[in-house]
Amino acid sequence: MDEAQILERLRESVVNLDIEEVKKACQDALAQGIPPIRAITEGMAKGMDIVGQKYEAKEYFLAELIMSGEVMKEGMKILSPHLKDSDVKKMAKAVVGTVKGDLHDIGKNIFATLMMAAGFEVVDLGVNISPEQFVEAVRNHKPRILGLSALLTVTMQELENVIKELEKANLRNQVKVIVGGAPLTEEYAKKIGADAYAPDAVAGVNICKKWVEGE
Ligand code: B12
Repeated sequence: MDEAQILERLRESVVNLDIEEVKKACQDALAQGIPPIRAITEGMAKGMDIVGQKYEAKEYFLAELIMSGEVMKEGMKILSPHLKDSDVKKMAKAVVGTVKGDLHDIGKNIFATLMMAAGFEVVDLGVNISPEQFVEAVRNHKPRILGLSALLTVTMQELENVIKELEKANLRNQVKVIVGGAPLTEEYAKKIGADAYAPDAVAGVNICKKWVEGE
């Protein structure tokens, strides 16, 4: 089975909400030497896009959304360990989390995993994190980077609230803020005063690497 077929199986297994098949396809991807990052971004994540379209078209409902999240997580369990490169030295610390009111964590988890694979020390706060909790974490962990994720148009506003709260606490200039999540845009990130926006986790990690390498 060639790479294109395995990537197709990865996409299909997510769309079909098939946990057993996603596990098999992930194992096959590794056995075939497909880079795990490709299996994630070109395979499973593309399947999640299709699930989102089906949800919008009312072909899928909340139960399917939940299930697709579980399927992707099972696949990530198999692929994530292979992303890590134990030889890379720890570059810098990053705190990541999904903003208040938002429970989506798959994209944030991918970003966190890839950051670790790139050598960053990552503190993952989880989901539904308030501005106060982010500020507390920046104060305690003193990260160079703060990665914020928001997947809902109604929670985008929370990104700005986090930045405002950092300013109030006099911590804004101590940390670079990068934001990501499907509804965001470069313009929005600029408007709220973030240091960067990344359309996907790989681009995000590259920006972070440049930041610490350039210092
Ligand atoms: C799975 C899913 C869920 C699961 C989440 C499970 C989980 N553990 O995360 C569950 C069932 C919980 C869920 C719930 C809801 N969801 Co939902 N969900 C999705 C779905 C299908 C996939 C999201 C996903 O994981 N994508 C795959 C990942 C890999 O992509 P990603 O998150 O965008 O991340 C990538 C980039 O954005 C970026 N990135 C993300 N974060 C960050 C952070 C940084 C720092 C960086 C650099 C990059 C980065 O990198 C990632 C990889 O490259 C999307 C549809 C879609 N295609 O986005 C809807 C979607 C996001 N959900 C939606 C909705 C409406 C809801 C609900 C309100 C439904 C309801 N009626 O209750 C609830 C809200 C719950 C809440 N309070 O958060 C809408 C949002 C519409 C909008 N514009 O606001 C969407 C777009 C579906 C749709 N088309 O209508 N959902």
